[in-house]
Amino acid sequence: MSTNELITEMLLYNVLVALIRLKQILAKTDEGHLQYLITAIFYEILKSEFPLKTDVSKRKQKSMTDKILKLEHYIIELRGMSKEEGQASVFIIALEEVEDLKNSKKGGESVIQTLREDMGSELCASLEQLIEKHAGNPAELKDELNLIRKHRVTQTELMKNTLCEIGELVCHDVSKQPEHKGHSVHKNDVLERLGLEEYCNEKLSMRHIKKISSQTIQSNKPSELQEVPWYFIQKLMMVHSGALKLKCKESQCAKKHKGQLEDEENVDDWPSDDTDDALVLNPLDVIVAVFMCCDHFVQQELVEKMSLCQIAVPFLLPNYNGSCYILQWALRAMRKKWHQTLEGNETSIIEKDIVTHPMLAVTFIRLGDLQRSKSAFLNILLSGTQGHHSFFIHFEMEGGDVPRKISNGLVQLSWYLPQEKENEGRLLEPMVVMNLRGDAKSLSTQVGFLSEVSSMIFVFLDNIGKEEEKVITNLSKSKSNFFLLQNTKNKIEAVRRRLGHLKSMCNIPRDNILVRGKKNDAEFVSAVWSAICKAERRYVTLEGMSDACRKMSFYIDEDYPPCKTGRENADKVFSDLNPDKIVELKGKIFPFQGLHWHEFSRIDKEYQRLKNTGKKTPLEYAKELEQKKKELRQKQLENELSPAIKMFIDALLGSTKEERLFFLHWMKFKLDSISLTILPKIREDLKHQSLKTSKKEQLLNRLSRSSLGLEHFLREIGQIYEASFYCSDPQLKKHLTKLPSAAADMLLSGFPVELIDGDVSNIPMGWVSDVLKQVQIKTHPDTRIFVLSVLGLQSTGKSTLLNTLFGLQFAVSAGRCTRGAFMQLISVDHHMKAELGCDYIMVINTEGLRAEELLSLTNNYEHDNELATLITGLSDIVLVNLSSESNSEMQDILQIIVHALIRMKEVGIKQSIYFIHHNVSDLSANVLNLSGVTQLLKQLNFLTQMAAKQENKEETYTKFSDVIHYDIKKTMKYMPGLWHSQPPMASVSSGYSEKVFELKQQLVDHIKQERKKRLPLTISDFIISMEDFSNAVKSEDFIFSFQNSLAAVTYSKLSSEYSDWKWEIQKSFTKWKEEAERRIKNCEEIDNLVPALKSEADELARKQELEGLRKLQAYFTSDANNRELIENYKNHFEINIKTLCLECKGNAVRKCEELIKLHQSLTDFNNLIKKYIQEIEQKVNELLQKCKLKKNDLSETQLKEEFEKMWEKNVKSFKMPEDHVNIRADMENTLMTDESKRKDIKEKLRESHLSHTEYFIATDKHVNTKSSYLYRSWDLTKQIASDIKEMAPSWWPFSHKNTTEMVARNADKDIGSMRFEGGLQEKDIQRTASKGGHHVN
Ligand SMILES: Nc1nc2c(ncn2[C@@H]2O[C@H](COP(=O)(O)OP(=O)(O)O)[C@@H](O)[C@H]2O)c(=O)[nH]1
Ligand SMILES: [Mg+2]
Repeated sequence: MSTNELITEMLLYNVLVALIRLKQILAKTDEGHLQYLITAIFYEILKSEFPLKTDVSKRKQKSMTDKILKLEHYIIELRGMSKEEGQASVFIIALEEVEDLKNSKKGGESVIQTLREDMGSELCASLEQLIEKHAGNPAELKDELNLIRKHRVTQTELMKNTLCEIGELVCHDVSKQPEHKGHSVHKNDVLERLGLEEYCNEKLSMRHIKKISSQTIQSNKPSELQEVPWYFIQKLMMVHSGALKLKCKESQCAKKHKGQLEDEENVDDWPSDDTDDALVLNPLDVIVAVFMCCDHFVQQELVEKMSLCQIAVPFLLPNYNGSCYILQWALRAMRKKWHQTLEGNETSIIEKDIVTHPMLAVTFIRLGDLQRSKSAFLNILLSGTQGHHSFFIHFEMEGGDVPRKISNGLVQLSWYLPQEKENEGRLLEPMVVMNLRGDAKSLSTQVGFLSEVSSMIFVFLDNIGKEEEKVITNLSKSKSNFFLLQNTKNKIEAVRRRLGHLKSMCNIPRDNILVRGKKNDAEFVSAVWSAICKAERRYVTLEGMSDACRKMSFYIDEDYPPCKTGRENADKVFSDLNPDKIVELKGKIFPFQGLHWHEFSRIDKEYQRLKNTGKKTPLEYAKELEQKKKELRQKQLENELSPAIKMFIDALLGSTKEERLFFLHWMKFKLDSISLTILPKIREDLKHQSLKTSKKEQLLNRLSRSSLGLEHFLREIGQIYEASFYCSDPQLKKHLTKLPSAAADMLLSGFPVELIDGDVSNIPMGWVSDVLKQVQIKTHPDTRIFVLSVLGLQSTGKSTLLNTLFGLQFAVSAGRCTRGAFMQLISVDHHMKAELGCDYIMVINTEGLRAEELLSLTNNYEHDNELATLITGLSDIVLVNLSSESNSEMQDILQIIVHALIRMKEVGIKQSIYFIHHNVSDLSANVLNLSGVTQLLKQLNFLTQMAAKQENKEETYTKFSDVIHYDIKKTMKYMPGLWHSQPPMASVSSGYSEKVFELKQQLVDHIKQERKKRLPLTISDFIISMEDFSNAVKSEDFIFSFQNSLAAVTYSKLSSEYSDWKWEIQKSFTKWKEEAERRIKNCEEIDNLVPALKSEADELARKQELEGLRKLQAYFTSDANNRELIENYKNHFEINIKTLCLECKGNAVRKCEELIKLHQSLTDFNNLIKKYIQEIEQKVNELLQKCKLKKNDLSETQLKEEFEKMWEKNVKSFKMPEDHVNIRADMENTLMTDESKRKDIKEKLRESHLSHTEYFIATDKHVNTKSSYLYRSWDLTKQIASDIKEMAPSWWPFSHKNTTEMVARNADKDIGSMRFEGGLQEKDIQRTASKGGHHVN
C-alpha cells in the first residue's frame, strides 16, 4: 500500500470514529431518532470492513463531503419531529441514498434491515408493521412512509460544531478536486514549508495575530520560509502596501528537508535552478495558504487591511475542504466610498457596503498562456492617470514569476471606484473586477460559477485551439455576456481566422471581440473601457451570489453554523426595528440611557461639587442629592426593557463564545448599514451653506439623535446593570449577573467596550469595574495593564492611527457622533510579559471631541474638557493627535487638562505625552516643524506657569513637563499623509505605515523603560484609581467650562476685579445702613421714616448698579490681556452686578425694618426689665424684712441660702426671650461663598460630615440661669464658641488656618471670608457680648 493510500485509509478511519462519536451524541439528545441518520447516510462506509474495502476513488471522496453536508441538512430538518415521524424520515432518507447507488432493490432491503437492527426496541410498532407489510418492496414502503412524514421543520441548531469538525477531517485530504491533479500534494507541501500545518485544524485566531510580541515589533525580512506567513500578516496588520514582497532565503534545514522530499517523491515540478536560494513561493500561494489557516475573524481582518493597501482580496479559494470556498463573511466589513455624478455634473460622495451594494461585476479570465500578463493589464485598467498601482500581483513583480502551486483557481477582487474628476472614457459608477488566477481551460468549475454570476466576462486569449473553442462555446451557451480579448501583436492572421470562425459559430457580436492590433497600452485600455461602458447593465451583489455557490456545492464561510446563529440572533434584535424611524424609536429602545441617566450624572457631579447649597447646610444638601440619585435610579428601573434590548441580552447570554462574537459582528454590520442609509442624507443637507442657524442646529441635533451603534446597546446594558444594582432589584439582578462576564469576554476577544459615556462625561462605575473584575477573574488575579490613550479632535485620524499601530478595529470615520472613550485590550506575548511588566495594554480611544453636532447640543466645552482630563488621568501614555487645521483647539484642550491636573491634588504619577503631527510631508518634517514645536512647547510652558500661579503652586509647576512628562527628542512624531495617490482608489502610503511602526517600537521601548521605574497597575488598582480620579474630575467645577486655560485665568482676574466692585457696593450699603440706623434710633416719628428710607435705598441701588456696569464695560473696552476670550461671560457678570445690587438693597431695607421693629420692642423690653427689677427689688426688700423680723440672726450661709431660694423661684417665673442660632450652618455658608477656593473647603466640609452628623444649635440651655445675672451673653457666646471647638475639632483648625492663609495671601477679597475671619476672633465675640450685655446691669 502506498503512503498516500495509507494516509487516506487513516483519515477514513478517523472519520468513522468521529461518526460513531456523533451518533452517540445524537442518541443522547431529546430526539433520539437523529442518531439513525448516520446509519442511513453513511451506510456504505459503516458496513465496510477494515482495512477499508471501499475504493477511495476521487468520486467517492467527493461524495463523502456531500454526505456530510446532507447529514447537516437532515439533522436540521428532522429536529422537532415526533419519534414516529423522525424514524419514518430516516428510512426514507436511507432509501433515497441507496437509490443513488442505482441498486435500489437489493441495497434497499439490506439498509432497511440494518436500520431495523440498529433501532431495536426503539422502532415504533406502527413502522414495524409497515416494514413487515412491504417486505421485499422498498419503493412501496417509501410511499407509505412518506404519508407519515408530515412536516419539515427547519431550524439551525446544535451538533453543527461536531459536524464541521468531521467535515474538516474528511475534507482535510480525502477529497480532491478532479481538475487539479496532485493539487493536495502541493497544498500539504506548501503548508508544511510555510510552517502552517498545525493551523489546518486549529485555525489562527485573533489571539495569535493581535498581540505584542517580539516578532510584531521587528520588521526584518524573513530569513526562512516559515517566517513568511507571519511577516505577511504582520505587514498587513500595519497596513503596509509592500506586504506582498515576500522574498526570503530558505534556511539550511528547509533546504535539507527539500532534498529529502525530492529523494522520496521525486517532485518534478519544483523549480530547481537559480531561484533556489531566493523566494521559492509565489505570493498568491502564500495568500491562499494563510487564508486557509485563519479563522473567520482573522480572514475578515486581513481582507480589510488588504483592501486598505489596495491589494486585491481573495473571494474564491480553490481546493479548500474539498470544494471551492467563498469568502463572503470576510468581505462583510468592507465599505467603499466613491464620487457619484449627479445631474448638472455635480458630484457627491457615497459610501456603501461592498457585499450588499448592487454593482457591475466584471470577470477576467484567460485561456492558455499569454504573452502579456492579464493581471498587469488589469492594473493599467484600474490605475488612474494619477499613477500606476499594482492591484494584482503579476509575472513581472517580485515573486510573481514563481510557478503557482495552490493558487490556480483563486478568484481575486478589486474595485474600480469613480473619482471626482478624470473619469473620462471610464465608468461613472463603481464596478468590481473579478480576476480568475490560472488557466481557465482547467478551471471549469470556477468558470461555470463566474459565468453565472458576472455582469460580463472578458476572456483573454492569444491562441485558439480545440480546448479554447470548447470553453468559448460553453460560454456562449450560458447566458453570460462575454468578450474575447486578444492582447498580442503577433500571429494576428492565424488567430483572426479562428476568431472569425468562432464568431459565426457562437454568434458573437462584432463589438465583443477586442483585438489589440497596433494599439498601445493606453489605446487598448480605453477600448476595453468603452466596451464595458457600452455593455448591457446587469447589476449583481456579492451576497446575491450565494445561491449560485450553493448550487455548485461551494462552501460559503457565512454558512458556518455559529456565524449563522449569530446572524439569526442579530436578525431577531432587529425584527421590529424600522430603520426609518430610528430617531423616534431611539428613546424607546434605550430608555435607560435617556434623561434620567443624564440627570443622574448631573446630580452626581453636583454631589461632589455642592455648588448650589442655597440656604441648606452642605450636609443637608448632600443628603438630599443622595436621595435624588436614588430616586432617579428607581425611575430608570420603572422602564421596561425594550424588546430589542431583551433579545440583545438573550443573545449575549445564551450563546457560545463564538456565536456571541459572530452575533456582535453582525450587529455592528447591521447598525453601520442603518447609519449609512440615514446619516449621509442629513450630512448632505448640512452642506448647503445658505442654511439658517436655527435650521442648521436642527439638522445637527437630528444628526446626533439619529446615530445608532453597537455602543448604544452596550451603554444600555451598562445602565440597566447599574440601575438594578444601585437599587438592588433582586429579580433583574439575578438575570444580569452574567452580563459583566459576557462583556469581559468581549474585551478579551478584542472588542471595544465603552469606558466613559462622553455625553454625560461620566463613567458607569459599577458596570465598568465589574467588567474589569471579570477580566481579572478570567485571566489572573495579578493581571497588570498598561494604559495608552489617544486624544484628538473628531476626524483627525485617531482610529486610523490606533488601527495601524496595533491592528485594532476602531470604527474609522464612522460618521456617527457618539462622544465617549472606548477601551480595548491587546495581549502581551508571554515572552515579553516580564520585560514590559504587563499582561495587557489597554488602548483607550476617544470619540467626538469638539464635534460640531455635539457642541451644538450642549453649547459648551464642559463635557469635552472633562472627558479629555479623565482620559489623561487614567493613562500612562497619552498620544495627542495634531493636524495642522485643528491645532489651536487641541491646544485649548491640553491647557485645560494641565490646569485641571494642577488643580486636582490627585495627580500622582506623571503621564507621558506624545505629540503626533499628521499630514506632514516626509522630507521637510523635521526642519519645518521644529519652529512649530518650540512654539507649541513655549506656549504650553507659559500656560502651565499661568495656571500654577492662579492655583498658587508656582513653585511646584514651572513648566509643562512638571505636569506631564515628555522627552522633546522622542515625543514629537511626524506622520506623512495617509494616502498614496487620490482616494477613493488610493492605498495607504508605506511612509505612513512605516512611521506608525516606528512609533510602535518606540512605545514598546517606553513601556520597558517605565517598567524599570514602577510596575503597571493591576486591574484592581486600576479600578481604584479610576474611581478616585473620576471623583476628582466630578468635583472640579471651575476649570472645565472654559474654552482654554487662558480664558480661565482671565476669568479669574476679572472675578477678582469684580470682587473689588462687589466690596465697594457692599460697603456703600453698609455705610448707608449705619446712617439709617442712627436716624432710626433718634427718630421720634418712625412711621414717616420708612418710605423715605425705601426710596433712598432704591436710588442707591440704581446708582451702584450703573457704576458697576460702567466698570464692567470699561474692562471690556480696555486693553486688558485676553479679554476677548471671556466675552461670553460679560453677560454673566452683568447679571451678577444687578442681582448683587438687588440683594444688598433688599438686605439693607430688611435690616432697617428689623431695626425699627427692634426699636419699638426695645421700649417694651426696657419696660419689662424695669418691671422685673422692681419686682426683684420688692422681693429682696420683702426677704430683708422677713429676715429682720426673725428672732435669731441668720448666719451668712443661711442668708445666702434664703436669697438663692427666693432668686430661683422668682427668676424662673420671668419669661425669657429665646434665640436659635445655627452657628455651624452660618459658618459653612460663609465659607462656601468663596468661589475659586471652594473645592478645598467643600472637601473638608464633606469629611467633617462623616464624623459629625449633627450641627450645633444654641438654645436656652446654653444660658446659665443659675448665674446671678439675668442676661449673660458674654458667657453664652464663649460657651457656644467652646462648644463648637469641642464638637468640630476636625474642621476648626483647618477652617481657621485656611481662611487665615487666604486673607494673608489676599488671593481673594471675598468679603465672606473676611467676615468669617473676623467673626471668630475674641474681639468680635466681645463686641457681640457687649452688644447683648449693655442692656443689663
Ligand atoms: N489625509 C489624511 N487622512 C487621514 C489621515 N488619518 C486619517 N485620515 C482619514 O480621515 C478620516 C477620519 O479618520 P478617523 O481615524 O476615523 O478619525 P477619528 O475621528 O479621529 O478617529 C478617515 O476617512 C481617514 O481615512 C491622515 O493622516 N491623512
Ligand atoms: Mg474615531
